[in-house]
Amino acid sequence: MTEQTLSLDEALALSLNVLERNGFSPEHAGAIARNIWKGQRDECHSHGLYRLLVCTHTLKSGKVSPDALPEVHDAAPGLVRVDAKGAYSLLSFETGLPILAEKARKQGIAALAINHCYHFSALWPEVEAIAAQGLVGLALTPSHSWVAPFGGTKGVFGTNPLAFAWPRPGQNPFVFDFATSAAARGEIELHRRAGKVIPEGWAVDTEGHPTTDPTEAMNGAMLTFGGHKGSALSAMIELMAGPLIGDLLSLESQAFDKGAGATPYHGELVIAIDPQVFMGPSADLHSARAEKLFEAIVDQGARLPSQRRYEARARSEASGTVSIPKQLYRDIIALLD
Ligand code: NDP
Ligand code: PYC
Repeated sequence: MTEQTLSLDEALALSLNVLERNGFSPEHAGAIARNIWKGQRDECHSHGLYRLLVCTHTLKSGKVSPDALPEVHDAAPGLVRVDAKGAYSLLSFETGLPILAEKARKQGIAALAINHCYHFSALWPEVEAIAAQGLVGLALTPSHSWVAPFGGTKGVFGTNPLAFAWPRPGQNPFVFDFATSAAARGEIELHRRAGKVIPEGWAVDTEGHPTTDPTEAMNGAMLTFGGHKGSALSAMIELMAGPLIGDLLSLESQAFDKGAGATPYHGELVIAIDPQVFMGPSADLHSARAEKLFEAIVDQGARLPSQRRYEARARSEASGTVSIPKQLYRDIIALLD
């Protein structure tokens, strides 16, 4: 048996235990553990329990603050800034979310800028939390400059995820969340750990030649998804979640890392929109029109993004368990020594 099964409760407790034992404050350990636990529950393996290795490595390399408390600045009627003060982003997001939601309801649209944060996490839990409040959510963030622009062979962009959520009455929100690289870096790392090659089209080696070797890919440059289109989207994310909010580009995050191999350090931009304000008195009619779009997709046998994730969630909740590779489990347990 190559997999280790844990109950959902054990997975959360193990995550909290590892994070606190390694020095994270209870507040940060809680915010990080909840996020990676959700990732594992929804079978998003690149951002599940595996990330315990990354968070503890980053702490041991002296990079991330284990306990800095987020500082909130009410920057404008439509903008709340949360300064993470060199800690992971997740506690800042949890702190800023109620203020973001209140501003979005008042103004129709509002933004949350998280600054000076280390950022390792999937974005869908954040846009899902926005949709749970009846709001449309959008989140974007850079990372390290691992990804070549279309037509180039050297890293400039981060893997730069973009996530979107649309609330749906009585059902899970419509959510997508993807790296603008052909695959998340975590996926390449998981292939390396499993001794597997990566698909063609994900990366080039240090000479700029296509490679299917995960180690060569990580030493070389990753590629954007959708060629020039992913490249342009990635540049937009750099600009919007970098200079626009007064924070670092992926190139600057990489330079700041100084070879430590730690989690990227930069900012995150989150936008919330209140459909009731935008749609006005005909909100029910317009929401029903949105449902017709989803029907037109699924009626022809296509699936909505996040359907796999919601099905995985239902499976994990029904069995009360998650499974991870045994070697990963051993590596996580070793963090308790
Ligand atoms: P995937 O390619 O696995 O999935 C991207 C999205 O497409 C998901 O919403 C997925 O839904 C959906 N999707 C996949 N297949 C289909 C299909 N056949 N039809 C319709 N929709 C589909 O994600 P990535 O590997 O690009 O990213 C993984 C995670 O990594 C993300 O959560 C992202 O936030 C995170 N990340 C974080 C970074 C950071 O700096 N913090 C950097 C880069 C990535 P489903 O899940 O249901 O399959
Ligand atoms: O998987 O690309 C990735 C990633 C970068 C930062 C966090 N996750």
